[in-house]
Amino acid sequence: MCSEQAGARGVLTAEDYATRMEAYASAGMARARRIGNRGPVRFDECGKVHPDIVDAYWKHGFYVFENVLHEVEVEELRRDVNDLLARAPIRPGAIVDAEGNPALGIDMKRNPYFFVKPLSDPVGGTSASHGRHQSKMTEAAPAEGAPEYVVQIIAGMCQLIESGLRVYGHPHLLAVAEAINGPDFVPYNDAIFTKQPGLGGSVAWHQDGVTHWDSPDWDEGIHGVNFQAQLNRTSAFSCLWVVPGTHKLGRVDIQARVDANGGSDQLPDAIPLHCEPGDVTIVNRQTLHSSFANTSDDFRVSVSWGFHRRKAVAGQHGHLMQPADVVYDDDFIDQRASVVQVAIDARRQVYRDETPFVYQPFKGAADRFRWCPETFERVIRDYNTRDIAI
Ligand SMILES: O=C(O)CCC(=O)C(=O)O
Repeated sequence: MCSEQAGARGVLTAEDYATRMEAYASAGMARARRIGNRGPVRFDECGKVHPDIVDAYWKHGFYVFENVLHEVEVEELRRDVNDLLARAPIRPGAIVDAEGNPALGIDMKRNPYFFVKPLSDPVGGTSASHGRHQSKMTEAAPAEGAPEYVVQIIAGMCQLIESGLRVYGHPHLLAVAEAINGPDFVPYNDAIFTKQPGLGGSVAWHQDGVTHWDSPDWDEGIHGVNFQAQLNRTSAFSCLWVVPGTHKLGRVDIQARVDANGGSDQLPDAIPLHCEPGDVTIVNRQTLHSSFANTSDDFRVSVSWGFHRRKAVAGQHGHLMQPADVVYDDDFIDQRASVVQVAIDARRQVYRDETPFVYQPFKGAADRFRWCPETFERVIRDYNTRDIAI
């Protein structure tokens, strides 16, 4: 779209948007360098995640693990995600892909695909997800000839791609989940975020939890932690941004922050979690976070999943993913958690030189959860109807 057309519609061109990001991106990179909070996963002499890393996570509400996934695994994930994108429905509501074949996963009980208009913010300032995206992000007009919609999220990776199931069982990442949420940690959901160059939409500033803000048991870890494995290099123009330390504050008045910032979504104190392929970020779900419209050349693919403390979800209602009368009782939680055990075995069958993670809730029960066609039907098929979202 030319600048006159964009201007007439009251939105920025992609070029203007990118220019507007430049100073903010470089200031954010400087802040990120000062904080650091990144490096490889390290363990102590007992084989536990190094306490310095755990402390750093609790201090800032995030950590960037460098070089977690080897090139071969990143390449498999990339190939599988590209295949998923090629076989996604051609538009929201469609059931066929660009070749006219049934879209992959369209038979799942929960439609895996979430679309956005290029460079838009579909949820900021709406009541979606309990209104947690309080303020609308700046939008931009994509280049001439851009598609009307692009895929932003693909859910259900443990069913759709085996590489997705295998990364879910990664021993170092499960050790991190255990270090943060305790040995009886349980899964949340998963979502592959894709942000194509010049097209990817934004995700407005938000905190993820909805359940415990006013709970007498509230603390800085009660809404869990999210992981994102990066398949491609990301920059400040394409990656996830966080405001360090906000996981400690309780519910943040995001609109007040935007207003105090002259109405701009470029919040001060935020930092970009830029990454190399194979890096994995972890972000406390209470940390204020967002991502901007992707006007860069980066093709960001973030394979995302998360974990909770069991006691934070036990007995809670399905506020986000299921009808409100669904209760997360022991059966519900165990069934969803068994996906982790199957993932551990799926990984063991391929990465023979790794020591598999011992998931305490299933210790002694591993044989009932070997990765095979029977567990695909019993555990994996439509597992994400049992995502545990609080
Ligand atoms: O990765 C992104 O761009 C957004 C992720 C996010 O908002 C989330 O995981 O809650």
